[in-house]
Amino acid sequence: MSTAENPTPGLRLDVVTIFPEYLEPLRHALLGKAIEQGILSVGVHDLRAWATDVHKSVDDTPYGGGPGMVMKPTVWGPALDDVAAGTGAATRTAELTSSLPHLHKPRHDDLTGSEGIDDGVDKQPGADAGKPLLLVPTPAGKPFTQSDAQEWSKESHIVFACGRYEGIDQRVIDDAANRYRVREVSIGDYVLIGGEVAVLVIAEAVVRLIPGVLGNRRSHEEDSFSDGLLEGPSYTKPRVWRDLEVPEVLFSGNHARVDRWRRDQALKRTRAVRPELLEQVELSGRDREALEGE
Ligand code: 6GU
Repeated sequence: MSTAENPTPGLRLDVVTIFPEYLEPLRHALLGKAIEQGILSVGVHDLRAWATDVHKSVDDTPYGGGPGMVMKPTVWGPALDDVAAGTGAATRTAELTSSLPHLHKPRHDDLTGSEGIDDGVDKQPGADAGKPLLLVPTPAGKPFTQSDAQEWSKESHIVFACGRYEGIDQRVIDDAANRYRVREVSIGDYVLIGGEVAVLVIAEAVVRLIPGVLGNRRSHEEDSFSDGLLEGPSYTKPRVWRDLEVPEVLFSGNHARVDRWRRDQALKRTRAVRPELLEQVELSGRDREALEGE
């Protein structure tokens, strides 16, 4: 798996934020284990390290007027340049030791331009191939899905740019396309104060799909969404609890019957909770029977 482009197997995650302590959970529990295994390395960078004035200001009033503040391109630009080059000082330097800097010298003929709305399709895949992936969490982004998580679990370097306030000067996003493949992403139809929590969400969804991270899981093929359906109910011992019995089929020892029952449960739950998902699923005759049976 090692190549010249990707000297360390696994994933390098960098996060640029004005609240580095908010990203502490990245180093704990689930993701901390991946770091110990050498599958993941994390660098958290305080944006204020790139502020140039005595007050370390990172935002300014919006052109055209209106409420709130906009994050400054003169701070974000150099920050993203340094982090792309692997020269950004991390807030916790200890975690940097396991990573190799991602050296990519931008070439004048690398320019892809990023005017207009990013449709997530690389315009020049050849020129972009070696660039790290820049994820910019914003409620104005494209919805993040399980299929994004699957794709991004194969990346070698992902950088998150966390905006606060009313967002980041759009030219930062446009210019970053010189050094990155850029995606603006949303984690749902609601508004958070900043992108930090979205980074935790996306990082967890991505890292758990890297081979070797999820210890004893056979595969991710049974995850909710992987087959387009929500997962049905699960049970464990005892067989009877507070007069409630585990469905009899689960003791039948008949794997085909158990699989069929689980599929039926998934179909029924999906129809009840997320009916719009069912429209994207190819249903067999037996699937239709199960849904009609109620
Ligand atoms: Cl990714 N960021 C922010 N700030 N708010 C959000 C979001 C992201 N996704 C939904 N709301």
